[in-house]
Amino acid sequence: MTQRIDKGLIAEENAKLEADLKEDYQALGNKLSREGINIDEITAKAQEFQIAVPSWGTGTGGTRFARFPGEGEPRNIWEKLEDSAVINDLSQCTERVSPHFPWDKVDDFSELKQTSDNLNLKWDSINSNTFQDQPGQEHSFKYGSLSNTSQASRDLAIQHNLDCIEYGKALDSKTLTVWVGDGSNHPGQQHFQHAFERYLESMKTIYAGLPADWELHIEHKMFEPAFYSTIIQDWGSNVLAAMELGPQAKSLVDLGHHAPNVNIEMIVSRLIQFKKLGGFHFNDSKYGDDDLDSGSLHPYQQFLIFNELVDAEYRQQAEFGPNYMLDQSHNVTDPIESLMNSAASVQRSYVSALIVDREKLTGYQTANDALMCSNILKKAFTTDVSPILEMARLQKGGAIDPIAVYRKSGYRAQAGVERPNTGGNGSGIV
Ligand code: LRH
Ligand code: MN
Repeated sequence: MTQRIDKGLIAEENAKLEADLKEDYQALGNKLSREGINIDEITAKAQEFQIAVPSWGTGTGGTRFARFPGEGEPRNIWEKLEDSAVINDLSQCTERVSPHFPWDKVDDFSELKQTSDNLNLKWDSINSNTFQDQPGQEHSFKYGSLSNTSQASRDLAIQHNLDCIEYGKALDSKTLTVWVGDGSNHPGQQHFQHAFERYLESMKTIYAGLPADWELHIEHKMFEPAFYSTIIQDWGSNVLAAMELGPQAKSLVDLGHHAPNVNIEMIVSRLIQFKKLGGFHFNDSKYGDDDLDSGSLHPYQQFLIFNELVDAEYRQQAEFGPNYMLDQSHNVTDPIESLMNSAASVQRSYVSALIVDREKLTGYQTANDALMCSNILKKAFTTDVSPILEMARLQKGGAIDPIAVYRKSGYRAQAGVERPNTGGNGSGIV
């Protein structure tokens, strides 16, 4: 059992930064109060913000070419939970972990639930996996899972998703996320409508297995592993499926699953308007589904997405309560550092969107004063809200500077001792 980050070390390191933080917080507070904004109210909202960590993101990721394992990698869900607890101890906004099955499968789910309780962690959305065949699997997913022409493969995929719901019940989760790689590589290989009909038929059986208080999140993706067509290729196919299935089915937006330059914030606005926004997989990308650290390339886009989300809160949009989660692959950084950085980046986008002067914006929109509309958003985006994020962490018992405390703790080196590298470079995202 790798040691949690010592609370004494967090306090010691915070003490070195607290005076400067208080000065900066005061200065920002003065600036915001001139605009009629109470900084403490914003900090309180920042403290409520939560974003889930993907269990598979705590290990070093790779590509189809290679994966270069890092020091002290978590080898199973127990060690992934330990690392997730460290991330939450320092960032104080990642108390939920999203598992992936069968990667995180255990024999005793009550023991897993007990362990997460001891680590003050909760379980977020359950991710099923019908994009890989398991050893000895009778009916392959090579030509698809929920949309496969083979009823036997479809039944296997359906049963796996129903099993995932059972695992989720044992962990007190309330959501099943279904992403499938089903699609084709050659024009003509698949009958688009028949394939979609088979997918919907399968999903209806899974939907019928949902407890009344659960949601089913459908994740679209432009391509990969299929390179000509994908069964749920874009938000259009996604929302059509969610509407066809029923009120508990909603659409999940993984930022990296869109072509470059797609206006994702407008897709978010549409899904909000039609009460079909289930949640997000935050990450960043330049070309394909790169799964890079959130906000590392397009922080303004991430802010604009939160501008839509905060606007919905501001308008008290009915049936609005999307789930936030990271979905990243850390090939060259320490996954714990990247996940803490990314959680703070998404929290920053939320806080920046909270200080947008929405009344003024509405006025300029009505007056078609395009320049001032853009300036209102830019002003919020360019205001450095770091003191609010740091104060929110400090007041919740986290670290003002999570990376500095983590590095000082020597946690990774200790994990390296306790979790000898099993070698096996291999390839693949996890
Ligand atoms: C697909 C995806 C999906 C997960 C997988 C690990 O690209 O984004 O959300 O199941 O990554
Ligand atoms: Mn995803």
